Amino acid sequence: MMIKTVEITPFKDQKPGTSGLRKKVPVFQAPGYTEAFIQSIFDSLEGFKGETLVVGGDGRYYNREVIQTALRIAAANGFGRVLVGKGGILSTPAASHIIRKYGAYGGLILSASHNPGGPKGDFGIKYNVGNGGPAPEKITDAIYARTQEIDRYKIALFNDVDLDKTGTFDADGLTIEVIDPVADYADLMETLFDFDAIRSMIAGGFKVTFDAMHAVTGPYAREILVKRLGVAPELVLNAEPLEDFGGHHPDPNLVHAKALYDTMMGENAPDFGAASDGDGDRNLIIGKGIFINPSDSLAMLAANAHLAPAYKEGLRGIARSMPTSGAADRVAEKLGVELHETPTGWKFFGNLLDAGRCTICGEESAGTGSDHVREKDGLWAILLWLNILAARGQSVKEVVHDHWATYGRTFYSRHDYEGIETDHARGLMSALEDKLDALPGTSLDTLTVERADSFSYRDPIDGSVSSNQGLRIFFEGGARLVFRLSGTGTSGATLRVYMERHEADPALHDQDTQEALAPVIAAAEAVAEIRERTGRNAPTVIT
Ligand code: VG1
Ligand code: CO
Repeated sequence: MMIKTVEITPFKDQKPGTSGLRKKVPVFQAPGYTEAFIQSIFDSLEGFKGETLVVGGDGRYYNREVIQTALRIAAANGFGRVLVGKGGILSTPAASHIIRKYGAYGGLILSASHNPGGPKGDFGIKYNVGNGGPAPEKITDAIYARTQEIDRYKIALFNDVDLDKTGTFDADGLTIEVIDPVADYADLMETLFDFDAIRSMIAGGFKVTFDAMHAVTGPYAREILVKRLGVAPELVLNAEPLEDFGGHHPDPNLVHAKALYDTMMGENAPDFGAASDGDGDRNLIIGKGIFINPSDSLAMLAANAHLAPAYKEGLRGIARSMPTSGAADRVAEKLGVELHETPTGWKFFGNLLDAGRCTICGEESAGTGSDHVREKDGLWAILLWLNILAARGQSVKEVVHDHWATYGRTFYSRHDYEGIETDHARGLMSALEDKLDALPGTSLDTLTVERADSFSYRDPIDGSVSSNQGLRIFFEGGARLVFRLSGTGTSGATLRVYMERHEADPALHDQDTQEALAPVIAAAEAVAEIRERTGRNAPTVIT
């Protein structure tokens, strides 16, 4: 094999965030930038000579180029085999499954998830370990440390590999298998759920619509929803993956998936509407006439999971990220299983899943998943919902109202202030952090503070500690307010404010969420001076 060693100077800004390294495309295009990061990943790992690496991405602009580069660097560093999705495509959950199924050493997932794509859009690289999950902090810290001192990368000199034909190729000693990105994943889904029951529900007239947002899930939805379950092809929208996602943000929220929301709230709405994000790990669920908050969705999936074949023995535990609402905690309590509260980001669920301490995990940001892979999984959540609806023979609305009647309703909202100045965002957070100790006993607007802290997590499996994971304020009566800065953006800063309040009285369950949370929203403004410090009158996105 012809290998070239190229000398470089470190790029100082290669610090992985919540989910890998994300930067604008032109940043990744700077000579040596991508190479330096991939080499830093490999330099931080041991014992992979001759082993298998999985490579795939969400199909965004620059995906194909980076895959060719990754293949050459993997070859030069001694990997024996690379599995790569045809067309360079692998959804994040499918990549996780492929790593596990084929016993790979790890995988590179090329994605910036819900961030926009295109020549001026975002790109991202994430490393996943052998359990199929995102590298834990110990590894991402080591990768970052390596990026700070790296002085060379090694690259094999072979021609571009044809990514559009499945098959096995020899690239100068490295075995490259271009695989069908959908088949293994679709087969896995079929083992988890009662496809017969879902198929007959759909054949009986139950209408399902899915918006792939021109992102990676299009081919997966066509195979699973249309071909295997009988969903009408015209109800699978934007199913052609595009490098720039058609100019949209592939973010399944109420701003970017507004068309789906409007359809589901309109007359003659389908019975069930869903969307996924750029890399296929998130889900948005909207029933006919009812939006389901992702925190509620997690709780409802956990409460009903036993209706699907894979979970019929029940759950071992539930894990949720800290900002996710406490709705799932009530389900865990009723089921008598463990509830784990982790920092934001899927990497914190891996140890718990591996140790069998939880079966279902979720985040308020529309990520839900289980121990079937080690990533959140958009289509999985959609299929579990469909399985539950088929088994219960009820509408989404009925299932939701039934859940609230049993557990009470946790009103929940997240307010995002996107693209604010980094200094202003940091200033707001540090001023707030300074105040925390003095808050208990004081009033913020109409609410009284019970306690306040900066969230810190100790992993119960390996004992590692992650600090500064968000500022929390708990109020008398049970309401909660959380502040944190996003770790996935590429320009400026995004402030996320998370509000929740539990309401036991069914007579009060039909209120509008923002109205039900008005006291908590007012407290947020009072304590953090959001308007004054960010210069914004209102959030960019309200979920
Ligand atoms: C966001 C979400 C977080 C999620 C992360 C990656 O992070 O809040 O829950 O795990 O995105 O999801 P942040 O740091 O911006 O709040 V994805 O679908 O981008 O891989
Ligand atoms: Co994603």
